[in-house]
Amino acid sequence: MRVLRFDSVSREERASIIDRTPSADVEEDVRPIVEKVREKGDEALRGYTREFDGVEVEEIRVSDDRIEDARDACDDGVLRAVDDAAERIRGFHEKQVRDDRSASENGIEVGRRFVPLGSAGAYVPGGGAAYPSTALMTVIPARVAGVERVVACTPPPVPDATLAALDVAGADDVYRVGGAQAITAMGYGTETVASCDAVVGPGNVYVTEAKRQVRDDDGARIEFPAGPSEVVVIADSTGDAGNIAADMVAQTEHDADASAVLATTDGELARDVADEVERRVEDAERSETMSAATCEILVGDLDACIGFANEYAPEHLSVVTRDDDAVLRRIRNAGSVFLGTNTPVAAGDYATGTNHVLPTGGGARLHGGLNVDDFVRATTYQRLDEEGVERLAETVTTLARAEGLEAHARSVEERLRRQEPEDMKR
Ligand code: HSO
Ligand code: ZN
Repeated sequence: MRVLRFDSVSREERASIIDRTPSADVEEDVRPIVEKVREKGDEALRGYTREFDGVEVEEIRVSDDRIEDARDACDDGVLRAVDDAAERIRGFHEKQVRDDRSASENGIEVGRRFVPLGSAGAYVPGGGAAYPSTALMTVIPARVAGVERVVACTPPPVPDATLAALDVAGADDVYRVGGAQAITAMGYGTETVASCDAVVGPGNVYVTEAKRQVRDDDGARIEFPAGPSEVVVIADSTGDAGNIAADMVAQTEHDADASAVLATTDGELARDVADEVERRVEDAERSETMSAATCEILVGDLDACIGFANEYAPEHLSVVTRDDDAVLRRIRNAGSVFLGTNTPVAAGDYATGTNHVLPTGGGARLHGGLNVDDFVRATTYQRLDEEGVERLAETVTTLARAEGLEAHARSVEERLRRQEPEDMKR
């Protein structure tokens, strides 16, 4: 692993560390999948599942009996952990629910009502790991928001723990289909899969690209691209090399396209972390994935570290410094921040209650993590009484005429005229 210095790294090198565009031309790979699923529905889903997952599926929908069996087959400890995590996630997201608001003054009443989407589809990845945690992170916020129908797609063979978690989270239907084909199915619907107003959830570069294509075509709302995982760590000499390496290695366990970058003020810590990461990757069960992932270390002063993190806009940012709060105040672009040496990124992945579906690839410049607002729309309303319409008349008619829209102006004057006492008309 390289240990570079901020003040001697070339512009190209810095840009290449920050750039997380996938190397493969996924757009061209995904387009035919989206088209075929739209055209052929379930038949295409079965074909792609055979091709990509090596699984022959008869029933795309997972039966209620299978879900019950999965719960029974789960270890008690796993069920308890799912329940505990679910409770924290529900608690944190319930605090996000917004109250309808209204204000009334001088005969002008205005308000904002929050209306849940009618349906939402959650994507729960597979890819050599089971993601019951993602089942909770996607379905619970939709349920808390009040979405009427919440479904989930996940590639087969579907692990028992994922089904148990989907059940705890309250999914109405679960479909055994993954990848770009699953996103398309939820975006547009097939014979079996109901089309959804929103499609959310993390995935590999293909899933992420499919979400983009479905959104761009107005198939469904998506939260944001949530692709291969990333972590940036900002650390000064108070950082613990073992803890930092552990978080970096954990992130690269997800995906060969994952990234972990340490930005530190301390050259000695940089070398210790490099050694620790190498040692841990060698011994790790998912060593091959980890070795393929990006891992970099940059050394400079605290301003350089913070500047880098803001430019990178990481999905996860770990801050281990003398004054974490002071650093936090200077962070503008990060999906979720983990403060202090005792806060592993994995705690947020599973159980603090914050959402682990976070923007990747620089998306943190524009978005925060998945939350209840992703499943609601705000509808505004207004009502004027006689006083109100009189108050607004001058402003509205003037602006309307300035825009050359005479009928707009008259629609207001119409009401004024009707309010005039009988003897003043004519
Ligand atoms: N780090 C992943 C979430 C996750 N980790 C699920 C473990 N399970 C993306 O934020
Ligand atoms: Zn993780």
